[in-house]
Amino acid sequence: MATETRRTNCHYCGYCCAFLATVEDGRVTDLVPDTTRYPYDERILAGCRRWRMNLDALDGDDRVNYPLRRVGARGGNQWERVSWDEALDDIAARLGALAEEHGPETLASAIGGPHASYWPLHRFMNLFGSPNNMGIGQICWNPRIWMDALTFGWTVEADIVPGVTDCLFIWGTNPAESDNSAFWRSLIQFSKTEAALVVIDPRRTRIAALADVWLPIRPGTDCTLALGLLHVIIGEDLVDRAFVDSWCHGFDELAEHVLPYTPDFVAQACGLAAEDIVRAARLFGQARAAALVSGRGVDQVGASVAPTHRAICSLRAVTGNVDKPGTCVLAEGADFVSEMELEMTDALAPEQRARCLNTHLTPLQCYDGYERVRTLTEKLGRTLPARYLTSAHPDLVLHAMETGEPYPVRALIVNATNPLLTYADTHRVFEAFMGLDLLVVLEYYMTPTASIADYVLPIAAAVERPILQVHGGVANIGYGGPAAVDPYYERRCDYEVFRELGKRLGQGDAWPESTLAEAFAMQLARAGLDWDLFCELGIYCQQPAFAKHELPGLDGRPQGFATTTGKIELASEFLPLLGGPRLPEPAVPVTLCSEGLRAQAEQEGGSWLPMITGSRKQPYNASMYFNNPAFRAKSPYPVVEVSEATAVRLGLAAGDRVEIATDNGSARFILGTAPMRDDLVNVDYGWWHPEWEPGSPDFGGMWESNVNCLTSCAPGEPMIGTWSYNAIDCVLRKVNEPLSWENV
Ligand SMILES: Nc1nc2c(c(=O)[nH]1)N[C@H]1C(S)=C(S)[C@@H](COP(=O)(O)OP(=O)(O)OC[C@H]3O[C@@H](n4cnc5c(=O)[nH]c(N)nc54)[C@H](O)[C@@H]3O)O[C@H]1N2
Ligand SMILES: Nc1nc2c(c(=O)[nH]1)N[C@H]1C(S)=C(S)[C@@H](COP(=O)(O)OP(=O)(O)OC[C@H]3O[C@@H](n4cnc5c(=O)[nH]c(N)nc54)[C@H](O)[C@@H]3O)O[C@H]1N2
Ligand code: SF4
Ligand SMILES: [Mo]
Repeated sequence: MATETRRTNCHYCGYCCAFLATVEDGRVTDLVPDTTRYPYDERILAGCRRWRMNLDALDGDDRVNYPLRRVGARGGNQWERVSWDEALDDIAARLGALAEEHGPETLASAIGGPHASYWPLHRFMNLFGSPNNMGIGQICWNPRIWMDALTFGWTVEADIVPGVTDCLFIWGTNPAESDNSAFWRSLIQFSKTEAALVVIDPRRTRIAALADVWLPIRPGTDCTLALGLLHVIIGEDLVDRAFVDSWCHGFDELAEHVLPYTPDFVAQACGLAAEDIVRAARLFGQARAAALVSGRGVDQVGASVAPTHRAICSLRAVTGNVDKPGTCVLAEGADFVSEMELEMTDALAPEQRARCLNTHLTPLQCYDGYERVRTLTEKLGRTLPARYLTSAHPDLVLHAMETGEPYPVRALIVNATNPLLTYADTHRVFEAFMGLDLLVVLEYYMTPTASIADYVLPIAAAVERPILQVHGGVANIGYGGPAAVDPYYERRCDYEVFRELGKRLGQGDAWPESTLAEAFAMQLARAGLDWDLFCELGIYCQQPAFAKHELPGLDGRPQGFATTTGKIELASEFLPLLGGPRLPEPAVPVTLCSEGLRAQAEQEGGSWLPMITGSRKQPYNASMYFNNPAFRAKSPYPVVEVSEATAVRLGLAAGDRVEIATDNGSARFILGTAPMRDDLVNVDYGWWHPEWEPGSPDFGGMWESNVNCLTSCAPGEPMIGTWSYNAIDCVLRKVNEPLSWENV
C-alpha cells in the first residue's frame, strides 16, 4: 500500500490552517497540523474543535456523494442518482430554454458566507448574461467596504500593535465567538497591556468583560453614538489639526453637524451613561494611536448601516488615526489577477447590467455605483471585487419569482449557502423557491434548501480541493494550499461544475484552465508566484506601507486618497450624486410587529421587546455543524437570551420554552439568561435538525426554531439596500408544549 504525506488545508473557518495528510491509496487516514506553514499556532489548534471534522466529513455517510435528480413532487425527498453528464446536459438544456423564453436574467444565483471561491459561479453568470447574483452582500462585509471606499478611497484594516496602539474600540463584533482563533488571542494579549479597550455591544461579551469601558448600547443607535463621540472630540479639541487641514474634506460641516449630539442627548438616545460616552471619546481622542474594529452589530441594522460606518470613518480621520502604525491602515490592492477579472465582469453587456434587480432601488449597490467607485479606486491602481458590490437585492429577486415582475426569474443556482435558514423571511423564500422551474443546489449535505431542489450536485470540500483565500482582493494577501486527494465518490470542485456547465452553453473559450488548481496558478502568476512554490509556502503577503497618501503620484505631488476630492471625505461629494446625504444622519429602526400582534401578545401574557439575532456562538457556524454529535451534545438546543432582571420582570426563568413572533412568523426556543442590556432579546440563528428527515413535511426541522421565519429582507438602507437582523423587534411569550425535538 502506497503511503504518502501531502499538504492540505482546513476550511472550517477563514484562517484555512495548514495540515499534513497521510494518504493511503487515495484516502486520507490521518491529519496533523503543518508546523511549517501559515498560520500555524499550536495553542489555537489545540483549542480548535473543528479541524478533526475534516476527516469525518470525507467519508461521512450524510455527505452528498453523487449527482441527485428529483423524482416526484418538489420537496418530497425522492431522488434518483444520475451521472454528471446527464445532470449537466439537462441543466444546460433547461437553462438554455428558459433564457430563450425569458432572457438570461431569468437565472439568478444565491451565495453565502466566504465558504468557497465564488468567482467561477459569477463568471458563469456573466457569460450566461445574467446580472442577478443574490446573496448576503448587502448585510455582510460590503456596507463597510462601500463606506470605507467612499471615505478613504479604499478599505481600511485595524493595525493593532501592542505597545503602539494605545486605544482600541471593538464595535459590534464579538471575536471570542466569531473568530475564536488568532485574532481573539491577540485581543486577550492586548487587553493585558496598558492600552485602553472600549467595547460597544449590548451584550457583555467576553471582550466586553475585559474592557476599560463597556458601552451596552441600545441596538440600532450606533450612528448617534459615533456622532456623540465626534461632538466631544471636536468640542474638546482632541482633533489632529494638521492631518485634518491637509487631508480631510468637510471638517467644518461635520463640526457643525455634530453640535446637537451632546453627551446628554446621546446618552438618552443610546441608553448609556453620559460620562461613559465622554470617557470613551477622550480615550480615542487622546490616544497617540487608536484602532477600531467593527462587525455585524453595525453591519446588519438596515437604514443605519451607511451613516454609522461613515461616522466611524470620520472618527478615525479627525483624530488622525489613518495609515499610521497601530491605527487603521489602508490595505493594498492584491498583486494577483483581480476578482473582477476572474469573474469576467466586463463580459456582461450594459443592457444586462441595467436589468440587475437592484439598479432602480439602490444607486450605490449596482453596476453603475460600482463603476463610479471603480473609476475612483483605480486612480490608485486598486480594484474592488464586483461580486458582492453589485449583488441583486433578495427582496426584488423574490418578488420577480413570485410575480414575474419586472420579468420572471424562473431558475436559481444555489452555491455554498442554505437560504432557507440564513436568508431573511424563510416563509417567503420557501414559497418563491418552491415555485421555480429549476433549482440547482451545489452542496456537501442534504440541507433544507437542497431538499427542495431539482438537482443536488455533490461538491468537494477542503482536503479534497485546493484553497486560495484572497479576501476578495481588498488586501495584498493570499493563503491556502493544494488538495491532499482527489474528491471522494463523484464529488467535484465548484469550479469544474461551472466550467462544464459553461462549456455546454457555448462558454468554452472562457474556461481555459481545466482544474481549480490551474486556475489558482493563473491567478497567482501575476504576482510572480508559482503554484507549487505557493503550496510550499502557504502564503503570499506584502505588508502595506504607511502614509501612502503622502507618496508622490505621477505628477510628483502627494497622491492623496482615491476619492472625488483626493482627500478623506468627512462630507461626501460622491453620495449626493446618487441622491444620498453629504453627512451621516441616524435612521430610525424598523418594526416588524403590528399593533394587532402586540395587543394579542399582551392578551396572552407576552411582551413586546427589541431583538437582535444571530450573535455568533461556538461551536456552530450559521446553519452548519448541527450534524456533529459532539457539538450537539454540548449545545443541544436553540436559545433565546435575556438578562436576569428581564427574565424576572417578564415572570420567566431559564429553561422555559418561549415563542417569539413578528408579523412574518414565529419560532420556538429555550430561554436562557446572560449578562446583557435589560429588555432586549438575543436569538440564535441557523437552527435545524439534520437528524430529521429532509424534505416535506418538516424539512429537517427548519420550521421550529428558525429565527429567519421572523425577519424581513425589505430594503432599509437607501444606497445599499441593507435590511435588518439586529435592532428589530418581536413579541415573546411563554409556551408550555414541549418543542418537537424534546419528544425524539
Ligand atoms: N461561531 C461562528 N463564527 C462565525 C460565524 C458563525 O455563524 N458562527 N459567522 C461568520 C460570519 S458569516 C460573520 S459575518 C462573522 C461576524 O462576526 P461578528 O461581527 O464578530 O459577529 P458576532 O460575533 O455576532 O458579533 C456581533 C456583536 O454585535 C452585537 N450587536 C448586535 N446588535 C448591535 C447593535 O445594534 N450595535 C452594537 N454596537 N452591537 C450590536 C451583538 O451582541 C454581538 O456581540 O462571524 C463569522 N464567524
Ligand atoms: N437572522 C440572521 N440571519 C443571518 C445572519 C444573522 O446574523 N442573523 N447572518 C448573515 C450572514 S453575515 C451570513 S454571511 C449568512 C451566512 O449564510 P450561509 O452562508 O447560507 O450559511 P451557512 O449555514 O454557513 O451555509 C453554508 C452552506 O454551504 C455549504 N458549503 C460550505 N462550503 C461549501 C463549498 O465550498 N461549496 C458548496 N457548494 N457548498 C458549501 C454548507 O454545507 C452549508 O450548507 O447568514 C446571514 N443570515
Ligand atoms: S477551523 Fe479554523 S482555526 Fe480551526 S483548524 Fe480549521 S481553519 Fe484553523
Ligand atoms: Mo457573514
